[in-house]
Amino acid sequence: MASEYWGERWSACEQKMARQFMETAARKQSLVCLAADRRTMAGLFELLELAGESLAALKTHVDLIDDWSPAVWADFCAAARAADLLIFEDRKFADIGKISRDQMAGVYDIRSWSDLVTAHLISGPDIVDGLQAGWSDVDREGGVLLLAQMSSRGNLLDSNYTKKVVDIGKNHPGVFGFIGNGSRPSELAELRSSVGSAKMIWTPGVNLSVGDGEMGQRYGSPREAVLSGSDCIIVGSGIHRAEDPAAAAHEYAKASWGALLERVS
Ligand code: 5BU
Repeated sequence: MASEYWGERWSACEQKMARQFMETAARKQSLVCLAADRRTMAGLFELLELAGESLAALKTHVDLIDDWSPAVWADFCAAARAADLLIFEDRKFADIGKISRDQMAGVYDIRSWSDLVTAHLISGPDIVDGLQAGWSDVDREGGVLLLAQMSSRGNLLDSNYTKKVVDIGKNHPGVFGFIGNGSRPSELAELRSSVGSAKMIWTPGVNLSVGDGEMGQRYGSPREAVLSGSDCIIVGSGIHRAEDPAAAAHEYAKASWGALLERVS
């Protein structure tokens, strides 16, 4: 069933986790990853409860939660799994390989509950091996999303840097895919053409109201992002700050899924 919706992405992208994501997305008819940027555990549980059925994945920032504790976090991750969601910690690792491996442990023990993490490639390719070693240390598997672009204005990830990230990441089995900039569909289309079909591109900087956001954030439309080659729209405030987060999540699901059908048709 997922194969008919995803077209060439399904045939080219054979990684287990990518397939799992594509299947969940097809079941829920949504390409939405919720950026669950609430600062309390109660706020996070509420979001999951309200929006869960319209989501294909869940993105966290574990270090911004004021009342975080390992036990409550374990319950939260269990609830996310019960809602059939991959858990994606947007940690933006950037250190040398062996330190990144250790940073997967520590207080938050990211290796034990994350399926996906983000990393900058600024320190070189060993960071991917370090993160993969982190998951191996607890007998788990995970995937790295490399930041090839960012959505914030004035960022230093220029096209030359993007190309180098893609060249290194595209053939690495530990790389699940790339972060592309949802606020600039033309940049995203260029990224897709250099990545090819075999890796995911996930995109923050997406909102149904296009334009500038807070503190340098920029937004593009979900439909254009998907038509330009994005496989997953990462939406934060568009959902968690909406008056009705459940209705908003449903709107983003509809827009993203409709765009996938349009892209593949
Ligand atoms: P927003 O509320 O939809 O703007 O939230 C965007 C989320 O995506 C937030 O959690 C950021 O940390 C994350 N993000 C981003 O906005 N831009 C980027 O380039 C990357 C991540 Br990478």
